[in-house]
Amino acid sequence: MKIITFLTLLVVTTLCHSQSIDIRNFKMDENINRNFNQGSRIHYSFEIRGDYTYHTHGYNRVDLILYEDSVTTSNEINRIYWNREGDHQLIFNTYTKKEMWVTINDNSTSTRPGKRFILVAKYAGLTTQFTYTYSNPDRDNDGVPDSVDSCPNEAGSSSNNGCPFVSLANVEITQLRILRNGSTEIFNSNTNSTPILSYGNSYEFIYTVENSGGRATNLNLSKFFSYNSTFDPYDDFFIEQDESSAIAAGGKITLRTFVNPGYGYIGNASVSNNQGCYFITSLVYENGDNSTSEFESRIGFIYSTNTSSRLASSYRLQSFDFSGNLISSKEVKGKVEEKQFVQSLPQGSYIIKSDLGETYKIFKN
Ligand SMILES: [Ca+2]
Ligand SMILES: [Ca+2]
Repeated sequence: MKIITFLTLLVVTTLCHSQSIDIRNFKMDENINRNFNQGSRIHYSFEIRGDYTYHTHGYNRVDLILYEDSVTTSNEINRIYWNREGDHQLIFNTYTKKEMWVTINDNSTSTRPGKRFILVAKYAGLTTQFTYTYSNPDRDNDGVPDSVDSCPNEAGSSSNNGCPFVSLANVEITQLRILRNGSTEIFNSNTNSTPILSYGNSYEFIYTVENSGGRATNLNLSKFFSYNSTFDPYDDFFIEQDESSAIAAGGKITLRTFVNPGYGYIGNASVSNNQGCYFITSLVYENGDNSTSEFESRIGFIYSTNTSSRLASSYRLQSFDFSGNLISSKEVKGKVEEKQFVQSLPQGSYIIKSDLGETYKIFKN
């Protein structure tokens, strides 16, 4: 009984061998970086095992077809029918190395780094294929193979042929001006005063953004209101966001935003009279090598519910008589100086105009 079982296994095992194409270690036996023209020989090898005899299986050949790059008709290099010379007793009890060659059909090829060759083997209605790829090292480990890396010893970006970007973007806000009601400048980062932003006025923030480095992309300028000078995008109050797709190397752009303080609030943040607060501007941009950088600026300001507190900056007053003749003119800062200006006028009736848009009449006895 044991002997019968053993024999059955043996038969099955033998049949299995006959039904597979047992090849391994397919390899192109040509040096790297060789060029081949039509008619030249190209060598390859593999190891084979199994029973491929005609009188056992009824098939009289093993087809070996060599392709480059991929298995399509136009990529076929050549094929052989093994063994046409009459060796129809193809029995390999162990893996046996076979060295073969074919002539290049009608297309030239090469064994450059990364080049693929595919051997398709067919026998007894079965088809299987084996791939050999010439090594293509990546010495600097940047994901760009040496064969296409313009800087093979220096890590870089694939979008720059494996070379590092020599000039990263360097973007910053070089100036910020704040205009009140479209005309009066109440803040300029060149002079760094503390502006007062008061209820009932409109403030225009004008950012000059300069790039002293290489090309930057995807600029994103976000404005936050904060009760303290420490930027925290989760706790601070978002005001507005500007986006700009790119800024050229050495270029500059201007971005504007408007802030209209309400009575006791700015944006969605509650704020009380005379409270010191901050505007924090966060500028995020891409360097051009897909790395992201950030620039921050912050300015302190005072919020006021008193619309007249906007007079903290200087403005021009003019006095006219009731016929419209200009009597006097003076640059003043605040209500105290304005009162002094009015008191200095001689007896009479006047129309007072400020360049903030205020107009009123006074009578001096
Ligand atoms: Ca590389
Ligand atoms: Ca590189």
